[in-house]
Amino acid sequence: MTVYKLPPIYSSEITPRDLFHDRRRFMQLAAGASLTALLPQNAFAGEPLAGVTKSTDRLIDELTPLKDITSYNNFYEFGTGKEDPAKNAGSLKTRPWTITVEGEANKPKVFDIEELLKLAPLEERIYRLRCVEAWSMVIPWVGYSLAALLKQVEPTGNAKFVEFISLHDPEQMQGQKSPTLNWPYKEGLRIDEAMHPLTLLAVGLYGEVLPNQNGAPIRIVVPWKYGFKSAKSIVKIRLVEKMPMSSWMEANSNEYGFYSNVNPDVDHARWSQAKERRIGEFLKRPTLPFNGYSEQVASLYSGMDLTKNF
Ligand SMILES: Nc1nc2c(c(=O)[nH]1)N[C@H]1C(S)=C(S)[C@@H](COP(=O)(O)O)O[C@H]1N2
Ligand SMILES: [Mo]
Repeated sequence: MTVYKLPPIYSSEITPRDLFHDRRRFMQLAAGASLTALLPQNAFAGEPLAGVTKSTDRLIDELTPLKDITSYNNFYEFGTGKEDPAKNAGSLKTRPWTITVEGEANKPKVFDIEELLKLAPLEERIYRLRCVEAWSMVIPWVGYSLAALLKQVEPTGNAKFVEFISLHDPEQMQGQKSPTLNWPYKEGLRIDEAMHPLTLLAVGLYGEVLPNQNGAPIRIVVPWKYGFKSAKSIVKIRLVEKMPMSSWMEANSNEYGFYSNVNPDVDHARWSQAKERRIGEFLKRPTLPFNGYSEQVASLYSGMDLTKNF
């Protein structure tokens, strides 16, 4: 399946997005400064991001409306229900924030979020997100290739895998008071997957600062893998020699494999992966191999048995 190159138009999305903003602006006007004072931790979410290069890729798919992207989430740190993150993620403080990049690197470094925002030009990337629970969205992310960050620390020849670690702070993340997963949330990629230009370090969506429920202030997005591979609110990246364990593998290694490439031919123990429900649509649509990105990434797995390496 090809990613079609067409002009970047949000035609179908202008209405819901504008309505959302008009309502927010109205509320801010009505409440004056007091609304902002009540929600200091949200001061950054929803602010416009400057200098973003608009995407020239236009999927034939319509963009998912902003209100769906920000109200139907998976973020166990804020509860297991799909509506929980939008309700509970206001307690996450996204400043100050650092990401430590360490391990098999010649120049390990602690990056401040303000530095990360300027590390490479911000680009819009319209990606499909396919959750293993068989729903999907189309999201206009803002960020840059993770490779730009990894190159800064000069990975050594022993860096075969990359581990991503999300914030662990039960005071800010109330879901971490329950052992729903082994906290902190951990995920991993092979080094060539992490260095692939499609793998994104995202800081925004719809041209604005990432909402907390979507993984503020910074998250990974790997569009050809099931959504759980895309760790949110990350604080550490470790370059390692051995394949790391992820929180989902620790929870159930029969159900969640390390690779987790979107594959309509290999079912999850509880959900068929053949079809998916695009949020906002009624009829299910067929799921595409590698979530539609075969042309770009299938070669990473040539010679591998993708049934065994699920
Ligand atoms: N830290 C953390 N990252 C996470 C999750 C999580 O629970 N915690 N859920 C994952 C899952 S299962 C999915 S489908 C996506 C959802 O991203 P979205 O809510 O921005 O659409 O985030 C992924 N990243
Ligand atoms: Mo998911």
